[in-house]
Amino acid sequence: MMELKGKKVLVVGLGKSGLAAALFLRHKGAQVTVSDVRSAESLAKEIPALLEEGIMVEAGGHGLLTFRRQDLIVVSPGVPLDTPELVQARSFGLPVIGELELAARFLKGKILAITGSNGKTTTTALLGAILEEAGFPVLVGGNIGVPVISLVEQSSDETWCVLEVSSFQLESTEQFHPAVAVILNITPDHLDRHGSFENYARAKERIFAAQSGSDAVVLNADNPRTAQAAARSNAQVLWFSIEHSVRQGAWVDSGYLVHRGTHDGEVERIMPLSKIPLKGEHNVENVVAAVCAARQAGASAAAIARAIEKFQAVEHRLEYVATVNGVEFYNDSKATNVDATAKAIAAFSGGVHLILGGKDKGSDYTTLSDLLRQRVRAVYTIGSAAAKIESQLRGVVSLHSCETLERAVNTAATAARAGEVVLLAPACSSFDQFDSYEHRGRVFKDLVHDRRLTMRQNA
Ligand code: UMA
Repeated sequence: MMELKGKKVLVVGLGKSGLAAALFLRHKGAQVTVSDVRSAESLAKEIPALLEEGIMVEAGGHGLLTFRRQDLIVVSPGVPLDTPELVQARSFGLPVIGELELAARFLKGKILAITGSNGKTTTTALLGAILEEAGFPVLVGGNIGVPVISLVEQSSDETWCVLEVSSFQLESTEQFHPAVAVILNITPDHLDRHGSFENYARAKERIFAAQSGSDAVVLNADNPRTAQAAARSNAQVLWFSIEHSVRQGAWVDSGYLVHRGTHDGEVERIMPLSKIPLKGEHNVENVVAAVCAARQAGASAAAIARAIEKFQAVEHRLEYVATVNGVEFYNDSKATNVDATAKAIAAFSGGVHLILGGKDKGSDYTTLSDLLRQRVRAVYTIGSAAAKIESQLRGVVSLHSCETLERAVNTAATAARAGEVVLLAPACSSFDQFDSYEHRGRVFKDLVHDRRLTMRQNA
């Protein structure tokens, strides 16, 4: 633990993480300043509460001087580490850590951390539910939407902290030390922030950087970049696969989820695949990974099976919304990269009307071409990435320029026939037109429900 009393600490970014970190630091007796690029008007909700706590606020930009007069700088996940003010602060020798690292220094209990390009939130929520079913005291947080720093006060030596961790959060970790770490998959994402796929993959691998031989890392045997990570880990390596058996870990065998705890141990059957209540092969991967991690954490096979059977899809992850005129609507607003979109399309056998677009992250949409030809009837583009998507996919699939989500839903719903699917799986982040992917998903669901209501009224 670090001493914070009387220390001058700057928190960069005043979103969920910055707010929670600032309050935590203040309660530990630090002199806290928060700096955000947003204007004072747009922070009108947050500023009074902070001032009341004795926290200073710099709004409308980051001042170089503010960054120099500190003992410690705590950075929100969404703030790039190469922000000039942070680069300068580091060059003066000031310690710069992320919100996750700050939390790691105070969190009690054991950490089960999950990262990956896709499936993190579903697997985190499922692991939280399994460990709870097994009777363990559990806290769930991280990139799933609850800053880890806000869990510190509730944690005790008995707690299992189940944490979704992103590459943004992992990039600046030093002492973050999960007893069980999971890497679900590593496929291209956030290339605009990390600069290259390899930098992004290395940021994800930081999940096991502080682990030792008494810890475990759970890796995807079917994902080449993830499997490579085994060579750099000091922990015990466990595997999961949906394609073949593994020496130690979990896999799928003759329609069953199975697990083997040690190389020469018995293979135990956990449950039949048919009892998994989630759609899509990618969700089978998430469940197999969760089985492996939960067994390692000490949950019984029976508790695991019970929790999986009861588990419902997490909001905005291939979430069924409604059926209107025989057309099914699915909200996968969290599909913010091309690989997630591919997995969402693959969950349907065909007849998909796909809404694509938003803020581009340097992605290559041509990698979707085969799936689009096979399963997608038309693509409806929205947001600032539309022109790039259309130029890359012209000739591959029927394209409709819709600009807004509202127009996309209406156009797709009119074109779709009974038995077909309208899928929001945009392959982009939401920030050009929405506050967050959650906001985008809620707007989509509202549009679908409005449509259902209008249809009913007209019937
Ligand atoms: N800001 C600055 N300077 C900058 C950049 C941003 O001041 O240079 C300010 C913004 O004006 C804003 C604040 O920083 O006021 C936003 O901070 P943030 O982006 O770190 O957002 P939080 O609300 O703290 O949410 C973060 C995660 N966001 C990101 O990583 C972008 C949330 O993940 C996470 O749920 C939350 O912490 C709690 O841990 C969201 C996400 O999109 C879901 N994650 C990415 C993903 O899943 O792909 C990684």
